[in-house]
Amino acid sequence: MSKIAESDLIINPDGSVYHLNLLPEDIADTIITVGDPERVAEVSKHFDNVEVRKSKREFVTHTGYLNSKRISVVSTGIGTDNIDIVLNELDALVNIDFENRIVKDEIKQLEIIRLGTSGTIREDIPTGSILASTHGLGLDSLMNFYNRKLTGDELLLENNLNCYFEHDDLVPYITAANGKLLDKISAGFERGITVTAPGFYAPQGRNVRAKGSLPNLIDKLSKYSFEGHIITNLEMETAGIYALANVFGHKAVSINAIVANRLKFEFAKDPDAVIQKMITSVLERL
Ligand code: R1P
Ligand code: URA
Repeated sequence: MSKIAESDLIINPDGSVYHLNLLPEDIADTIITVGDPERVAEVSKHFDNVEVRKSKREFVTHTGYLNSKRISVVSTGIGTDNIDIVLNELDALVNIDFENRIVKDEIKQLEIIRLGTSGTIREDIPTGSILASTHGLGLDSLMNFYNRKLTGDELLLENNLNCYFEHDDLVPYITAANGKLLDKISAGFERGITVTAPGFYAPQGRNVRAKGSLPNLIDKLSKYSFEGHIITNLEMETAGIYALANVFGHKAVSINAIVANRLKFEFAKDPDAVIQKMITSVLERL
């Protein structure tokens, strides 16, 4: 088995992984990811105890117990460039022998649950809703750099989407949630395909002063329909999490508090209340 180079997997002098600043024993097999570092404590305040609190840059981690289940909450910051770091380093923490720099014989499968915020593009999904992503639709370029294996269903959907967006010069990738985790966590939540954009403004169809090159993006996304699949919302991490979880063989699901309705030009009056509702609803189901 070939050794992983010191420059490929950087381990800090204390034995922790480069960006997350975590030791292998610091993380649980169930990982909640949040974008906002301040949301980590909003999740862990519900734990019976917190045994690990570590941070570096935007990556804050709390690990503790909730009803005898060990759970870690890790903030990712914004965007799929950060997801590349978080998913690779979480996988390394469980599946690489840091001492010998080799892949372990027994590969562990993590359960990854994103608790994020998002804007909907559906008339009938009000702000204040909680939404589970059946798929991530990536408009970013992260997955140009990884070998992926798609299921037949993913391939069909991805080909259809690539045709749909051909004239806009977009080549989206599609990637599915773990079906069992989706069913376990998402009863009663809205469901749909979540667009993961490489930005918040023009890449999500927003116009402030700089005008976007795709003025009809929201309209086009909201009109998409294929074999019962519709696009419901936009944010900036889900597709990267699903795609890399599938590459590594981890299970992932993304749940989002809907804080904006882009078709109605509305923003939630109390976004924190929606986020709290999402956190408590999901923790009850773990
Ligand atoms: C943009 O405001 C950020 O909010 C959403 C987007 O995905 C992006 O990260 O998620 P989080 O609230 O989890 O950060
Ligand atoms: N996060 C996003 O990325 N987009 C929204 O509209 C709301 C939250």
